Amino acid sequence: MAGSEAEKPSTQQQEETGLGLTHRKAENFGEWYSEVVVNAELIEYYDISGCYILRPWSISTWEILQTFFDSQIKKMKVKNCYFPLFVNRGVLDHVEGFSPEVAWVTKSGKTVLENPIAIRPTSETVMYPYFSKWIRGHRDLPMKLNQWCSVVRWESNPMPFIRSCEFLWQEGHSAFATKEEADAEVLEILELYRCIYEEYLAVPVIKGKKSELEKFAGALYTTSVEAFIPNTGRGIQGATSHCLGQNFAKMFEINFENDKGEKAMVWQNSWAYSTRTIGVMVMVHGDDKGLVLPPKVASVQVIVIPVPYKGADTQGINDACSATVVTLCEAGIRAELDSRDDYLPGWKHSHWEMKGVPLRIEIGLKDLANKQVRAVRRDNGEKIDIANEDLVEELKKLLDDIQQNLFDVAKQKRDECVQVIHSWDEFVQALNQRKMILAPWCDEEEVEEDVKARTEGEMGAAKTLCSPFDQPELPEGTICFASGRPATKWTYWGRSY
Ligand code: 86X
Repeated sequence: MAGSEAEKPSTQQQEETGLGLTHRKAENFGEWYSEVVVNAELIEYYDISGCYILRPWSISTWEILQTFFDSQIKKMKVKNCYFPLFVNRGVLDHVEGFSPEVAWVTKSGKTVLENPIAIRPTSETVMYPYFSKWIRGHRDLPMKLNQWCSVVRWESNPMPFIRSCEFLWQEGHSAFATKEEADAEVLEILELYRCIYEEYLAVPVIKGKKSELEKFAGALYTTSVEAFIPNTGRGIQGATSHCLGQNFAKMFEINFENDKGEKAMVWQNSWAYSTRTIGVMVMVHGDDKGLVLPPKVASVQVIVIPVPYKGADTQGINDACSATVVTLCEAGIRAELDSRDDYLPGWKHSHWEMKGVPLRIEIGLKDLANKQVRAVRRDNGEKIDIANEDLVEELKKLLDDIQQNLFDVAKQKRDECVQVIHSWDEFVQALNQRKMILAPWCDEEEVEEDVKARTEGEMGAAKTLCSPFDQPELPEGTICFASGRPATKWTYWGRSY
């Protein structure tokens, strides 16, 4: 009977269909990740190492995040723009230390270019000469620009979404008359990044300030949202919002006449998030059946699958499925019908599980007779029969519940990985247990360099992730875990991506 197809054990299904994963998340995380991003149809590998094709399934999630963020920054009076992909060498010299990552165009056809041209790894040096030209007086401020584009950084150790040689991002660049305005914007943007991770991707993050060693060298200070991947015990920077102070204003002569008629320098910020967001989501929520999409970023929230029986009322079942999809779409739920008759229901179940669709609706003979549908949750496998008359209301509740449950489970797992330590011995032990370490620190650059040197190994060194804005109490007399000098703050440490 075709209807029993779904009950077969997953290993058998895997052999029969070739759909399943051959690696388990808990056993071989790296292989599991590579397999999920391809089998879920998020990416396809390309014949240039480190470059990946982003397929509709990942772009649709990117677009949902883009729509949210773009509308929010427009409320902040940020204007979108587009600057060229190419940068002159001279202009790029300002950014030292990154040179191995820069890709160059050296020829047009067979002709060697007189001046090689770089492909932007970030756009400070492309944009800021024009900030200098466009900003004259205080009435030109604030100037807030954003561009949606891709950038290229030649990575030696690439990974889909997490570290690709080309990636999509938004880069915001703003200039203000006062530091106070710049400071406020840094936090306003950081809150939007928290929202992307926590409210959309259901990934818990920590807001905080980067150490002197880990901040963007061109910045006065750098803030970030930091996520954690329990399986590998690594932190990952989710997005950054920098206050650049007047560093670039000095370099690029971005001056203005203030309201007192004096010459002054602007205060600048820059901020970015990228398609790395998608990689973090895959790593946090994915399981041994594949991708798990939070409903808010799923382009298909509900997949409707007919369950036909031989000799039964196939037409009636198909009509009920079509009608269900129409009802759901009209109610604003992103629903699709999988009416393909050349695949068995069991194959479809595995397929949409692999793709991470939050809810599957099955309609079979019994459901038709009882005026109900069967819903199956992707996050916990729970099966719920829902009466047709309650369908929209119940599904909306279910989708909200899945969104919340994914966040709660991820936060619980993340919190279990957080370890508070006070001494070097505790630090080393926690690091070996792949923890995200919260430690009292003296905030001295040399001490972080020393910690890095002392933890260097094949797994990579430990470094600071951020000093959380939300600081636990630091009792008088608390000492730094690494230097023994007085601690000035609590800081998260760990290995990271
Ligand atoms: C740092 C800083 C900053 C605008 C942001 O984080 C937000 C958006 N930019 C980016 N950074 C570099 O400056 C950089 C420069 C070169 Cl030349 C490179 F090859 C790689 C880089 N990576 C990061």
